Amino acid sequence: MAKFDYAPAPESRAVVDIKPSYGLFINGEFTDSEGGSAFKSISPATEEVLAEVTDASPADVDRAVAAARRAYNGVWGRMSGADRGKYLFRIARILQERAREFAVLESLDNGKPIRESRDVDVPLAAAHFFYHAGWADKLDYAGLGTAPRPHGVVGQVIPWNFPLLMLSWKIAPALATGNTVVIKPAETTPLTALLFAEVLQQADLPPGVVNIVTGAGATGQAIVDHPDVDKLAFTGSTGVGKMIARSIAGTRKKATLELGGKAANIVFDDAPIDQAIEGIVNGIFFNQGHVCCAGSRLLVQESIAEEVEQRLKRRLGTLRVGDPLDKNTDVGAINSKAQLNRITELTAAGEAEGAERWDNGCELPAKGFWFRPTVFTGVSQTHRIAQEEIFGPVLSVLTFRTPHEAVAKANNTPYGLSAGVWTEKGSRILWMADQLRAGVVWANTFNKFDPTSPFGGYKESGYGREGGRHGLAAYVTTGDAK
Ligand code: TAP
Repeated sequence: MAKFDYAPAPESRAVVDIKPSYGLFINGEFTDSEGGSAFKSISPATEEVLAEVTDASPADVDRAVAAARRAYNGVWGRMSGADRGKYLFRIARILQERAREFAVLESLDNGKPIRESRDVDVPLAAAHFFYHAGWADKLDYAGLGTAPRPHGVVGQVIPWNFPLLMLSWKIAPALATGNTVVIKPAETTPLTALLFAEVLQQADLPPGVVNIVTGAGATGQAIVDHPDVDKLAFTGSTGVGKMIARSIAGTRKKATLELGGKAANIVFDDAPIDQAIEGIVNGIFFNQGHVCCAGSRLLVQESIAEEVEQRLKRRLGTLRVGDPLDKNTDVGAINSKAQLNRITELTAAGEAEGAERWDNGCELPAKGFWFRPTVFTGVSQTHRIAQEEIFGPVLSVLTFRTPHEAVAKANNTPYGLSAGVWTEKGSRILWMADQLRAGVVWANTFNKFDPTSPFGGYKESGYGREGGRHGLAAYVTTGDAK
């Protein structure tokens, strides 16, 4: 199909000042590592080195936890909710003021299209701080139990798919409830967290309230294992989540785990097809499919399956894959070589197991990590591409005949994070929402996020909720509990 030619419309990267190297943000200032090493953060779109970043040692994590403890005992744990709220408001406002810087840096470091970092990640990150600023002085009235109190020092480990947004999901509720924080961004996307450290300085947040330690899995493990961490909040893979659960078993540490997903996006024959096609595209090709709640399994009613597949392929032919900083780009770079290898391996398995592979045939840049938007039809439930999280721009299409069959297939997964239902019948939406074992069920839409709305999983998608009142509950202990 003929495509319109768009002139390049690149966002300027001059708006952001990337330093050649970064230390660790501990006790309100950047410091050198004690015994740690360094690694490079690269742009996945060009493989260009963006900056050198510190790989924090256990001694560094120990310093960060000690700083968080001092800040908790000395200032933050005693501060009134109204005063804490003022800091959160300030952070939210500064994030808004520096939104372009954050959007450009996120797209450079992560590979996601600037349209998404500019219109989704950064505004939602600010919204989380605004929302939680409002709760800080109202916790006694939030229905969390008698006299809610903070846990103390919270250790947080986040993934690379929404670096700034996941940081905000973690830090905003922790601070609103009076906890102090030691957070580790993902190894491949540390730069917006380090820029966020500047925001904390600008907001005059007391030293030690938030500490940012960069590094790989071992640094995350050092946070998990640290004896003076009271609570852990982790977002990442189910495999690492299980390891964390095992590490803290038998300790006093509380934990929330936000893990993987394999969501069903279910399209009935009475659905508004044009909107459903957009919802399917948004569901799996948003953020290159690096989304835990991505609609990676399309369940389409048999009577309309052929039509939906045809229209979907036509639509995918118009997606622009390429430069993340170009405002016309729909699908950016795959975040890392390792992730590209995993997607390549799983899609090869899909073909080997007999599913029919199709991609949009677009040209890919010569350098960097890229994967064409891909659809598998003729997928059966036992195929690996129907069971395992691919975490890339790959859709597996299955069919069903009846609502009961749709529910059975949708729930036939170890995960349970999200689902989508497309139908014109309100009663069917309610029935489906009741039957689906998923933390979030979207109706006639997909991938909509809001800080007021709790997000989290069933089964191997983890436990605990983030966002809304439910998210606050994970960061407090009540007078009833000891
Ligand atoms: P992971 O490999 O699990 O990494 C997540 C974070 O944990 C990273 O910061 C990672 O460090 C760190 N980590 C690795 N090993 C660790 C250990 N032994 N102890 C403590 N921390 C450790 O996942 P990922 O590949 O970054 O992210 C993709 C996965 O996250 C997908 O499965 C996706 O579904 C899930 N995810 C879930 C959600 C929600 S809300 N449920 C949201 C986003 C992503 P390194 O960066 O150095 O590896």
